[in-house]
Amino acid sequence: MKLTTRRGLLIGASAALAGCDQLQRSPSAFEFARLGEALSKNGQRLLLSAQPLAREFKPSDISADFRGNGSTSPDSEEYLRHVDEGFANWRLRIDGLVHQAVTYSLAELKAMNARSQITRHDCVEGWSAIGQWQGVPLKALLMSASLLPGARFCIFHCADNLYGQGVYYESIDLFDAFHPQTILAYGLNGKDLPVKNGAPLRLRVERQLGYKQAKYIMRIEVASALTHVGGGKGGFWEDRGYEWYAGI
Ligand SMILES: Nc1nc2c(c(=O)[nH]1)N[C@H]1C(S)=C(S)[C@@H](COP(=O)(O)O)O[C@H]1N2
Ligand SMILES: [Mo]
Repeated sequence: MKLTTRRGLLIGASAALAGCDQLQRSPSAFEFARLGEALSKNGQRLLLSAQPLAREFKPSDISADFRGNGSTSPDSEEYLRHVDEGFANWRLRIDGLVHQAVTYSLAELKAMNARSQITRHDCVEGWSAIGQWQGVPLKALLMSASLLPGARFCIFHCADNLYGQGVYYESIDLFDAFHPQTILAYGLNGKDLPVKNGAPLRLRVERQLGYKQAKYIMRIEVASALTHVGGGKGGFWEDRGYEWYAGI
């Protein structure tokens, strides 16, 4: 009797779930979108408290040399001009599904509250390096632009054309974008980010593999989907078969 009741309940529950499938999908997207609106501090804490931190290391663990991989010296006229000018006229632009597109100079980013973290970078090619990154939490920048309903992803548009095959780009969802260790780094091991490692600004999304860590960021587009950029899979390497979610 008990069993029948339980079975009945289970069937009822799964039927309800199936029926709710569509509905269930939209609230989660909606929930993320609301973050940019005035979601209470407590609400954010609740969401973020479920997010485990990537391991952080000691200064003595820092690798002697953090190698450069993939593009190490973008050769577009525009990028080379920025290098010549010490990135004084470079601007980060955040646009797309935001109330207000915003731009930041490197000096403005450096003046914001910074976060520093010593983490290990793992590349699928089989090497790792530990470095100390300094930068601005992506969350703070997204809040400054204020997200519109429908926002689900951040797409990072980079300055380099990798192997002449296409402009490098990457994307993460808002769950990772609001993670406390997700920063836009302008510093590596206490110095300005070197060109080989992505100057002037690169993403650190610490719970994912190396190819997600977009270097040479020029623009962050907030979007509801990934299909309109590049090959539509959310990143340069994703378009060539890599997983979009590259969790470690
Ligand atoms: N813009 C851009 N970002 C990029 C790449 C690239 O070629 N271009 N390579 C990715 C890969 S595969 C890795 S492992 C890391 C390498 O970062 P590093 O050069 O600081 O070692 O950057 C990632 N981000
Ligand atoms: Mo990589």
